[in-house]
Amino acid sequence: MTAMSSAELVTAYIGIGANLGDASAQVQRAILQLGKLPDTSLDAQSSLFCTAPLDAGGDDYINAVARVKTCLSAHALLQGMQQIEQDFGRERPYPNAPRTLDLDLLLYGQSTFADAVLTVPHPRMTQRAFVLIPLLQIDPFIVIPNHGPAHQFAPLVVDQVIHKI
Ligand code: PH2
Ligand code: MG
Ligand code: MG
Repeated sequence: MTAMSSAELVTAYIGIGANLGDASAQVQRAILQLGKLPDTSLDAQSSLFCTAPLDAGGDDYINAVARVKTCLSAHALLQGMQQIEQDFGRERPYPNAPRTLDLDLLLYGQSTFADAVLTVPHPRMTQRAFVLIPLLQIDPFIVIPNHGPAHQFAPLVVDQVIHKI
């Protein structure tokens, strides 16, 4: 990240998933690419987790969560994330199809908003072990705007298969 005003720095959290191709390698490489987006630096990353597909078919997923510091707007960050997905050969033949890379903006500072292309916080993040568990690994006390402490949702997802690799 080049020099910039710290007053504009926002902490954002990004969920990463893949279940097509060399999923572990793609997730790890994608995390590094996030840190190379303009005016963005990689701040923390969770372990990689192997997770059973939720509301989806195909192979098990590899999931992780990254924390970045960015001066990009939420929409500019999303565009950068979508470019990385394209660079990894992402195709969308049908909803929740197996994918080489999925990058979801989970949290953008304390922002709460929804428009045609983006809803923040991510609307399903409190229901998904593959998001909550990696998120809590890097920030155990994180509070999700409009929802409260993330850890209170962990008991609700204990039936979802997830293990650290
Ligand atoms: N992503 C989905 C749907 N289901 N299941 C797992 N385990 N991991 C994911 O990343 C995932 C999913 C839609 O984006
Ligand atoms: Mg997703
Ligand atoms: Mg997505």
